[in-house]
Amino acid sequence: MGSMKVIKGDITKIAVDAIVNAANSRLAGGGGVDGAIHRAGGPEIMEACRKIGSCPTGQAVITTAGRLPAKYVIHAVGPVWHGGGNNEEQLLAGAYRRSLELAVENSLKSIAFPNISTGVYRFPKEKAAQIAIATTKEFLKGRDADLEVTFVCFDDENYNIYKRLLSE
Ligand code: AR6
Repeated sequence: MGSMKVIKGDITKIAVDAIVNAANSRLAGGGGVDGAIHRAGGPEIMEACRKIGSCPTGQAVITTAGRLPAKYVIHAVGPVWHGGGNNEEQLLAGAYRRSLELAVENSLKSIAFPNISTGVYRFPKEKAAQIAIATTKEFLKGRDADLEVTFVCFDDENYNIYKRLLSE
């Protein structure tokens, strides 16, 4: 059950049950999509992150979405790309899988992902998209959870990759 689709846009504007943040393991905020989410959602999100403290790479935690249109933010920590020999692929899959698990554990019906690790963390985009889609497909397969998954691409390159991979 469940579904996957891709759109192009700004994830802070999307009214789903949970949007996923591409966070760092200190949950300290930063640039990119992380900065955009904290800016648009307001200080409540950082307050919740401070209470949680940290999150290992390949894992995720859930907080309020503050004043964003989404109900929750799931902060997922993807790996920094160091060439591929440091378990990067497994860690990226873990960040997606744990986010999906948190959605189901919290009885959520819709979740939107940015392209985790493909910005300042330099994970190759095509490989990252393959992992995101394969991990999500595997997760949704055979589950009762009727989860609607949206991949939100900010740049044309990622958007075109996802469009191609999802139509295959
Ligand atoms: N909506 C959707 N996607 C976005 C948005 C947005 N508003 N803004 C950027 N992106 P990045 P990372 C895309 O660098 O590589 C932060 O400082 C962007 O085009 O945000 O996982 C954190 O604090 C790219 O495709 O995240 C961490 O320290 C994707 O989001 C570190 O960066 C991810 O790029 C995480 O690096």
